[in-house]
Parts: sequence; C-alpha cells; structure tokens
Amino acid sequence: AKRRPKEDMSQYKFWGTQPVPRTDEVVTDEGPIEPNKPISEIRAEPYPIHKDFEWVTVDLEDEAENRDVYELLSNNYVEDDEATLRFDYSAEFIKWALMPPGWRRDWHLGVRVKTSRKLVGFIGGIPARVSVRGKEISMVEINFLCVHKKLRSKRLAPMLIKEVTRRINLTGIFQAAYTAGVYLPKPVATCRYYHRSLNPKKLVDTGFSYIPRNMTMARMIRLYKVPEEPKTPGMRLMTAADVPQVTKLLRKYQSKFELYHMLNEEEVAHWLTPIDKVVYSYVVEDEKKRITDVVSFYSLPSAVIGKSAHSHINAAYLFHYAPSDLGAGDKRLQQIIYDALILAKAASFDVFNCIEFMDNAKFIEPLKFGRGNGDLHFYLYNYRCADVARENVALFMV
Ligand code: NHW
Repeated sequence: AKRRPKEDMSQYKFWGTQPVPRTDEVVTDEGPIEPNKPISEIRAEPYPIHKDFEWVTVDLEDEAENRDVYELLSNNYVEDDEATLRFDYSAEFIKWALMPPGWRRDWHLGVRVKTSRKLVGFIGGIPARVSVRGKEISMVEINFLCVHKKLRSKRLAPMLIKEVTRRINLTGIFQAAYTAGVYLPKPVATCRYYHRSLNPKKLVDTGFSYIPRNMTMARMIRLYKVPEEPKTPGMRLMTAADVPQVTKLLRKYQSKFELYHMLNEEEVAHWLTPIDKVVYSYVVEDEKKRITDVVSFYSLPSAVIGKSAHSHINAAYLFHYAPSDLGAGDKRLQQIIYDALILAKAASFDVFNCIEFMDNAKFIEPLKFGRGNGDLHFYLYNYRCADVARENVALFMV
C-alpha cells in the first residue's frame, strides 16, 4: 500500500478528535481552541479500561514504584529508527523530571496488569507557566508516555492521554505542551538534533558515528579533542546561593524568545542545582562576585541495544543557559558552550547534544556539532498559535 502523506488529516483517528490544529490549517488567530469547562462538566470518574488492566497513580517517592517506572522506560521507551539505541533515563532522573515545584501525584498516571501488578503503561505531567508569544499561560508539560512493547497498537496511548487530560482538567488547566520525534497534528515548531563528539572512538565502536571517507580515527580524535579545564575565568559549579542571580539572568535572556518556560527562583533551584549524574550547572562569577553567565546540561544515557563492547553511550544534553550581555556577542556564547563541552568531557560524557533552537545556530558550526537525523517537534494542546521560528523557541523538555 502506498504510504499516505503525514499531513493527511484523515489518518489520525485519535488526534482528529482532539483540540489541536489540523495539519492543513493555516493558523492566523491565537488562543484556546476549546473554551475552559466548568469543573461540573468534567467527567468525574476515570475512563473505563479493559478488564485485565487498572489505572494507578504512581508514587515516585516510593522506591519500588520509582523502580517500576524506570524498568518500564528502560525496556520500552524511545529508540532511534534503526533500533540501535534506547533512552535510559535513570530512576533518580525520572523523579527529578516529574517532581518540580507544584508537582502532583495524580499526574503520574500508570496502567498495571490486574493479576501480576506489572506496570505496562505510563504518562507524566508537570505544571509549568509557559510564555507563548508574550502571553503567560498555566499549562502542564507532558512527558514519558510509554506503552509496553507487547501491548503496542491497541489504542492504549490515546486512553492514557485522555485519562491524564481528565485529571488535569479537574484542576482547572486546559493547555499543555509536549515534544515528540513523531509528526502529529500539528507542530508549532520543528528543530533538528545536533551532536558534538567528545569520545569519537566509542561513538564509532557503538555504531553511533561513522568515520567519514576522508578521515581516520586518529584524525577524528584530534579534531574533537578539548582541553581539560574550562577557559572562561570565573567559571565554576553553580550552588544554591547562586539561584537568585541565575534566575534574573535566565529571565532576562529568555524573554526575547517566543516560547519558553517562565522559571521562578524555586524552579531554578529545582532544575539547575547540580545533582550528580542528573544535572550539571555552571556559572561565571566576576571579581565583584556578580554572576554574569550560566550554562547547564543534563545526563541522559542511551543503552546500546545490539552487541557491543559498550553497554551505554553517556550523552549530555544542553539545558538552560544565558550568556552575559557584556558586549562580546556571539563569541561569548561560543565560549561558554565550549566550556560546557570541556566540563562534559571531564565528567566522562561521550557526546554533547543540543537542538537547533534558541541561539544555538551561532555555535553549532564553530564548535563542530554534526547534524543528526532526528527532528524534535514542539506541540501545544488546546492552543492555536502561528508557527514559531526555531530560533525563537526556548522550551526545554527533558
Ligand atoms: S514523546 C515519546 C513518546 N514515547 C515513545 O516514543 C516510547 C516508545 N513508544 C511507545 O511507548 C515524549 C508507544 O509507541 C506509544 C504509542 C505510547 C508512543 N505522542 O496506543 P496506540 C512524550 O512523552 C498516537 C502522542 O495504538 P502505541 C510526549 C498515534 O498517532 N501521540 O499506539 C507525549 C495514534 O493516534 P492517531 C502519539 O504505539 C505527548 C495513537 O497514538 C505518540 O501502542 C502525549 C496510537 O495509539 C506520541 N509520542 O503507543 C500527548 N505516538 O490519531 C499529550 C503515537 O494517529 C497531549 N501517538 O490514530 C496533552 C495531554 C494533556 C492536556 C492537558 C490540558
């Protein structure tokens, strides 16, 4: 059978029923697609589910339940197209990602098999105030949607999405943001992944990279070599005491973008205070003890699925940053990202990833990032909004 174009709306049996823009829609006006409903009009009971399964609220503070989510994801979450790698978020990372200030337990929704109690489905939501073209909107960010491989294509994903939407609507929230590698109706922005080799030998050994025709391994190693220590004077690990200054810096820098998560001090403390093997954040402090720049990255290893001498690729992903506005322009940004590469290499990461959004185009080439083959699409639920150019997107979803 001939594959239908991805933009053909008729093929989206579930998404065609949801308040999202149609694939063929030219968006001109902005705002909610459906009006908010009074709580009394929102379904009070959970949606029915097949008799062999049951809905559960996952308690991530319980070590065994945290482990159940970790196991589900590490065996069944996102793989690359060739099925050579699979994301392997750590249990601690999952807690960090799903328990920011204001988190709610009933937005950590699972499906268990009634008899065995095995966790076979999950979806997570967290609260976030998101700025969309200057309008501040209370939303949730949805992440970690996963259905066990043995239960695929049984329409469990739409059930998880509907049930979590119901739980969120009951708290008076009607908008959401999410990202996915798959194309759905209809992205507000699409950005390409970029990868910067730090350990080319391991990346080639695991099949993540190839030696280009006019290259040798020795030349690749030389090409990607970075110094052992950061170059910017005053660059150091961020501490809790830096939170107020870092919040100000991030707010100021982020405000020029059209799509971003508005962080308050409590959230900056949560998302940026360093946690070993989860999140790494650094600041530049000048002689007057002022924080002038901040840069961070998080740790998301990928498990190597096929046979290999290596079990994992340790990947760092660029996270929140703000270069100083001391007049050095693009050079300053390049410098702090270069330091991030150096610090990631020193922490034993094999590759440093980022997507082509924010001001990233200004350092991608000079710092030798290579274009990946995956896209990341950004979506808003129940909010119509004209396309946002990738350089105006600054929304991080881990
Ligand atoms: S993206 C990562 C998603 N997870 C994975 O890729 C893990 C590996 N795959 C799986 O576990 C980050 C399954 O393949 C999943 C689909 C569960 C993906 N988003 O059950 P069926 C996120 O977590 C649609 C949304 O038979 P399945 C963001 C698909 O188009 N929809 O498929 C999550 C089809 O609908 P259609 C997706 O393979 C955002 C239907 O699911 C999707 O067994 C969620 C098929 O269902 C995806 N990534 O399970 C939305 N992938 O209309 C939140 C497939 O085409 C919305 N589908 O017939 C907001 C909610 C809150 C609102 C509050 C106001």
